[in-house]
Amino acid sequence: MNIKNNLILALDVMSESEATEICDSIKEYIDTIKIGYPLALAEGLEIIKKLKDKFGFQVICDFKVADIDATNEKICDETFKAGADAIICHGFVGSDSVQACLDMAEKHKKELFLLTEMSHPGAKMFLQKNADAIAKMGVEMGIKNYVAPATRLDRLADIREIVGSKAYIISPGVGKQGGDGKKTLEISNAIIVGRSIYESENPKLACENLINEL
Ligand code: NUP
Repeated sequence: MNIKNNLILALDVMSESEATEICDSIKEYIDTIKIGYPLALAEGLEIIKKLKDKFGFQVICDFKVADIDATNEKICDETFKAGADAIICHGFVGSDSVQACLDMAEKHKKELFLLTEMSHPGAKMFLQKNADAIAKMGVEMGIKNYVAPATRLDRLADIREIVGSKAYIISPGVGKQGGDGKKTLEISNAIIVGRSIYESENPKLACENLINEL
């Protein structure tokens, strides 16, 4: 993907009106937004097309798809039909489940991001132990796009080593979760930032300041 300023907005607000207001204020700096369960559950999948049509954004759907293959196929199909340009899936469910997502992404000519290790502290309990293996599985499956944490740069570097320099990594955890945007971008291709933009008094200024620091 080609992402303006290497910055993705995680739009975890709970209404279309809030989403529209924030998008309107940051549209000069951002061309790619990530929509997850909060906004999709609050406003329905139609929110994807509404924001795409209004602002011309690329939309990554953060649905962390993690089911059996047959169900993953349906989830991805619906999400791409709703207009998503990319979807994020979990890897811990194994290659059959991930393959179903990859097949749907290919069918719709859209992108799949494989989530390796998550950014929050709880990821150390179970996911971290298997994150390298998840990344290796992604490489074996020919996956080009990954999600890996901005909060643990050593682990981010390990994952980069596994997936290689040509893979496209996007990293959440900058700002509210403690990650540093500039250091993250030495390893990742783009950062995902939510609360420190949309909870800011002035989201436009928050974007501008962040981009100046990168
Ligand atoms: O490992 C992950 N960590 C994470 O925070 C994988 C994610 N997809 N996210 C998402 O990134 C999270 O759900 C939220 O949408 C965003 C980070 O937001 P914030 O911490 O900048 O507010």
